[in-house]
Amino acid sequence: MATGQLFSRTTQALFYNYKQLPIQRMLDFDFLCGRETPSVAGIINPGSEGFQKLFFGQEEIAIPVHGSIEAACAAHPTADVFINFASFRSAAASSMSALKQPTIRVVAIIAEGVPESDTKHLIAYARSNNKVVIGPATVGGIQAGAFRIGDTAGTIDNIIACKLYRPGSVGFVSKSIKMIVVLGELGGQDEYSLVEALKQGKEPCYAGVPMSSIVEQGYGVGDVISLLWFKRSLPRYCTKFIEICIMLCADHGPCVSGAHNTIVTARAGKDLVSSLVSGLLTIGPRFGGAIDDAARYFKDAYDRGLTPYEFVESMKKKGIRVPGIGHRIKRGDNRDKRVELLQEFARTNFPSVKYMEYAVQVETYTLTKANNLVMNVDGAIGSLFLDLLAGSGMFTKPEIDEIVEIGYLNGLFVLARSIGLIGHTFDQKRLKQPLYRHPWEDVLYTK
Ligand code: Q5B
Repeated sequence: MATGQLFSRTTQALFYNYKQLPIQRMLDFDFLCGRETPSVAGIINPGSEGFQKLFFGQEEIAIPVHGSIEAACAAHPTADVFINFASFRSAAASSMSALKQPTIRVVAIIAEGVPESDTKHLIAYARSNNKVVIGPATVGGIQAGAFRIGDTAGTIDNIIACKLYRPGSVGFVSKSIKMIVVLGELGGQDEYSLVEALKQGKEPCYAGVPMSSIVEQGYGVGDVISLLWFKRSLPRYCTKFIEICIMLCADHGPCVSGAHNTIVTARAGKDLVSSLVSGLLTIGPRFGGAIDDAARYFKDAYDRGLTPYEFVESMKKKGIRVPGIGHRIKRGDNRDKRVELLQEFARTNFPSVKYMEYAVQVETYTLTKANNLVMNVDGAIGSLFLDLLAGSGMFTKPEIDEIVEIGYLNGLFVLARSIGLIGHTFDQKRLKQPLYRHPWEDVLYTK
């Protein structure tokens, strides 16, 4: 099993082969944990379609049944775990089909007796596609207080006795906050290699995840940011969102404040670091550094139940420009494509976009005042990060408040734009550009 956190309170699975008991046990666990959504989004029962009635607490629910893996993945694009209860004869083929679905991230294979060569093939395919296989011959896995695979951890009585319905401090064959517990097969070598690793000081880790896991399990830069900044493994849609923010903010041409400073510095013959920091130093409340304030003000206004009108007018009275609103070039009839792309991704992948929708309502109101008062990239990232923090189930309320108060989010723009500024420095050096002198007619001389 991966050493990073694989599941959260919003994780949903597709269950292959209709097995009423383990599915009902998953739903019972969900209810005990206080999950809002059932962890089984759909059942795949090859050849048959319809619904299966099960219980979510005391409420009877109908879980869709699909005739094929493809149909189930298309119907439930946010269900990224595939729990395979196929027999050993068909487990390998169905697991491979699941791994080939872009929406599936983790495949758990319960069957015993799957041929070793098939298993190796599945693991190799999963590794090269940044996916995770648990099993074959696994009892599953459990994320305390969040998600349970099938029958893992036994009866509900046992789960209550072990307090597995709420997050704890001990990990099970995985990293945790206070200790590492490893359960191995009798007679295995794992204990000895652990003792050896401890003697040698242990491999460098990012928030407890060893470097080798980061490479072997195909972590991306979004995962690394989630480990180093937020000290936890966020779900893939969150780390993908972080990566999209970085890609979209990497550059916005040579005319923006940061790039201009970098270009002038590079043309003055200065080195890479000087050119980079001279550009970075322009990032602030007007340029790129409005993300934290956008998150702070949108959160405060939404949480206090202010209407967009009340919010914007109260800001006006205080003489504060609404952070995340307004652009030098973009207009109501010429929107920022980056904002649209971020919104589209979030609408498809986030469980909730309530803060973003609020920011959109604010924009609708500001656009009635002036055509340049569009939501800008800072406003999009600020409001959507609030949705990520609130909707992922990975942060407590005090943690969200602390992140917003400290101000983590401008870091995304700083990190992203460094990529572009370094590129602008290299461009100037490669093109052997001479010392910059500003055209004198552009300057107003007054006596
Ligand atoms: N007015 C961004 O201003 C800009 C208002 C507003 C209420 C507002 C301005 C602003 C908040 C900070 C913010 C991030 C300075 C911007 C970025 C990255 C970038 C950059 C790129 C990239 C633009 C004209 C009239 C005045 C103002 C009023 C303006 N903004 N009222 N709330 N937010 N925004 N920054 O065009 O009555 O005439 O006095 O501070 O979110 O930095 O691509 O370039 O990737 O590199 O210079 O995208 O909006 O407008 O200053 O002439 O104001 O509009 O009070 O009203 P402008 P101004 P009045 S994204």
